[in-house]
Amino acid sequence: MMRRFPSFFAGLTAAVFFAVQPSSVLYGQGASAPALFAFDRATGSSALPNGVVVRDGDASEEITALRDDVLRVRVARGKAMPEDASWAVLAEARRSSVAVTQDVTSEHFGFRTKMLRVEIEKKTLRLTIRDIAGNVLQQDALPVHFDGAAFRVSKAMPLDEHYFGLGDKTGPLDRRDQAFSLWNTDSYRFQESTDPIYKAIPFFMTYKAGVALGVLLDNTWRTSFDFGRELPDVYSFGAVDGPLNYYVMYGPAPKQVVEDYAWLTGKPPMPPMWTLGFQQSRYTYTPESRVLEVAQRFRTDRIPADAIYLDIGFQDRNRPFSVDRKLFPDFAGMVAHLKEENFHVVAITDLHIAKAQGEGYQPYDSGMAGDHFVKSADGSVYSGRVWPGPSVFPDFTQQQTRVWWGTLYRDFQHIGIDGFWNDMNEPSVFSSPTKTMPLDVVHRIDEPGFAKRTATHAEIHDVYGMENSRATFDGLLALEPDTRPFVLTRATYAGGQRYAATWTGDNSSTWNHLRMTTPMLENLGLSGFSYAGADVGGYAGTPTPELLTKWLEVAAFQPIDRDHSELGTGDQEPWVGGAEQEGIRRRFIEERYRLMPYLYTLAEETSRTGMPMVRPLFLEFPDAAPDRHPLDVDMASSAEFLLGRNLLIAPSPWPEQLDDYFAELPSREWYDYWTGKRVEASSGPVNLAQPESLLMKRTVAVKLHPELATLPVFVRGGAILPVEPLVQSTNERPQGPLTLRVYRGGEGDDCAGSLYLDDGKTYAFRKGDFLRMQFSCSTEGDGLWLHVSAHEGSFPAWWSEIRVEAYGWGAPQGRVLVNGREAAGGAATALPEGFSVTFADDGKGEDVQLR
Ligand code: NBV
Repeated sequence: MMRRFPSFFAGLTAAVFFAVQPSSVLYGQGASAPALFAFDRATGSSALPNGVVVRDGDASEEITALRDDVLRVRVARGKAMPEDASWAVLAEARRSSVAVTQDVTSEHFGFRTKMLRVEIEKKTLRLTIRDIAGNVLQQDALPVHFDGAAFRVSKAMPLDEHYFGLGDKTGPLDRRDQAFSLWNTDSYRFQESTDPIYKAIPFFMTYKAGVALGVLLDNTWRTSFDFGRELPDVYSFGAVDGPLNYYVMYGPAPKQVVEDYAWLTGKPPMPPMWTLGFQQSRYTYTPESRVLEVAQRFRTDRIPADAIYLDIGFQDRNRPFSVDRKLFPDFAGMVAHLKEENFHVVAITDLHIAKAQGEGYQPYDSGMAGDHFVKSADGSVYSGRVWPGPSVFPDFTQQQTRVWWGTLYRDFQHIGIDGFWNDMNEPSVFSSPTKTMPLDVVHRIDEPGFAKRTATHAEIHDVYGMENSRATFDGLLALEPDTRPFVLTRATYAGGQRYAATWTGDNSSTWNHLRMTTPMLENLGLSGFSYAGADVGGYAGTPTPELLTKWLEVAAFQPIDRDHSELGTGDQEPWVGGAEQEGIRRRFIEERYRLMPYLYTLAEETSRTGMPMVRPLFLEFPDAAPDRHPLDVDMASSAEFLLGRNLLIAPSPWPEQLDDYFAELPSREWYDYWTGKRVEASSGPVNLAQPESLLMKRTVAVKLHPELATLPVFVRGGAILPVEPLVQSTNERPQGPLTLRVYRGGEGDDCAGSLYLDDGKTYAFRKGDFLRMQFSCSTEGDGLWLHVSAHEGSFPAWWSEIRVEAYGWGAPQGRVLVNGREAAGGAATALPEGFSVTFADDGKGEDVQLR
């Protein structure tokens, strides 16, 4: 039975209340319950040591504090809370709890932690979360309501609040005024308006005037998120079935929310270093000789590269874990040869197993013998048509099935294939009008932490891809416990970052797709997935030489740099289109390799804190605008992104246009990455299309002229960037000094940097076999003091000398002192925009004084 809206909701239309469509029978369990129910009348409450429970008849809402800054909210219609199990949230996090102080008044139930105040209004059951000073951080706009098994949670949407996350959903970085469905979908040639697409990451961050809050709706059924699309002053989220269970993470700094989310759902593991190198792929390199020829061309043309991919064409009749021996007569020999050339091979291993009864196809035979495939409602093994024809699908919700899946990698791993690609795992099924399995396909959950039970595909669909990548990751680890696996997955769910890197699926070779890539990667990064990339050059269609060049430039500064294209399209390797284009592309790929110490240090930061490598500006500079709105939502900065804290990449927001454009930078010292020259803000009319940038006295506008051969990149003043001599692959040992580029900051800016290094392959770093260094600098008078820390950890440095390049200090006048003694070379050498000096680094630390 439905109830009237309480008075505080009266101003809002009832439309949202009825927005959830009645559930279909397949969405099941709750469908027999009375259709509509609003949780809005208090009939009781109890205090918990770590929170509170309020009741409305049989229904209850439980709010608990996992930490002083992380809350969990659960609402159940029936007497008991649903099973407390999760594919996403770590058991340790779910079990955490802090003591709270009850806070009950005549108006509200509630409690306080050291950082938050939680109030549930007695009259209406409206939930309000405040900071300790009383500022509202989040407030229900409508009662939590149910329609059969479906539910919806509605929150007030302030005018100046912005929304980020939800993985790689297309469209602008800010989710405001958009609505999304989360249902993993094979979306070949997706466009800006396509939704849903490949992944379901039900996490978003709200951001208002510098204050950030995270929300994770941990529900694996089809979910939906509406940020003011339906009602201008309400954002809402809900699911067609399953638990109403969400977590609220308080910043206030956006970086804190990222760390909270990593605490809840886990961090990406340390990747093998080669995965940060350049990767070449295509659908599909055959025969064997072509694979070798492509790899060889990188070496002959001296374009650094680390990986080459084998797409489905290397397999026998598209059967996963098989090899087409006609096309690849010496498969193992080819892999070995590529290894000698410092190429890592990544092979695709789709999850659909050919239904090849009695043909000696081991994945099918052993899977059937172990009862590892999902079943139709009638109990027979479900079969659907994909690449190999009729196929069956492993039930990755069973631990023993994941273990079995892992064993299928033995032979490939044995011959030296280093990475594996899990495609089509939404799962994509060609023979079905829904493009996936029927919703009533049966999974048999058999999993530590879960009750052993069956579940329909409607419940499992959105975690299927993640569990596929988990099976691969864990399987590889079981086969070779001391080698870091590399798994690339297309579909995933919250927490999937623990197992795999990802890419944005089948994009297109258009300028607009290049433009769309950056917000997709930024939002993926905020949603836990630091290791992500888009198919460089575009998947569908053949890029013009200019588009490929520009895309290779931008991608050189993004975490996964993989050139990939579709069957039947023109060649897309970096040399395609002539020597001039190749020359530009080589320069950018080379630059990526020079930056490897910086990239790898960032990767280590990700694995420690969850902080993404590619970052929107607001993550590092939440205070950049006077009203503390995120700079990224301004037109002028909409194409910009940060690589770590120190590099700001500023491609044109309209990459196909020839017109000049303005980059908007947070107000502080910036340097041109390529020349080391200090950036002067442009004078004169700024961006007429964006009058607000004129008002932003706290940002710097730089006028830029787009050119094919260049990409504007800026370095934060106060940064110390580690750079290495050029190599052709990460396997090569760099020859020469480690370079530290030191950029003078403004008054009050810190000046610091760090370096992390290890063998790039194994887990020896866990036993102390790594190398960590910290750098800091200060300005004394006009001179520079640089402090280089001692090497921490047992991993040996490849350098014996450090070369400092200093920018922003003018020409050095006098001597260079290292640890108080005159440096071997004596004086510094002038550079066009700075100066350099080289000294020995014995690992014990150096104090360098330049005057
Ligand atoms: O395996 C072939 C392709 C692959 O190249 C692509 O990257 C995936 O997203 N795969 C999709 C299946 C073909 C879909 C048309």
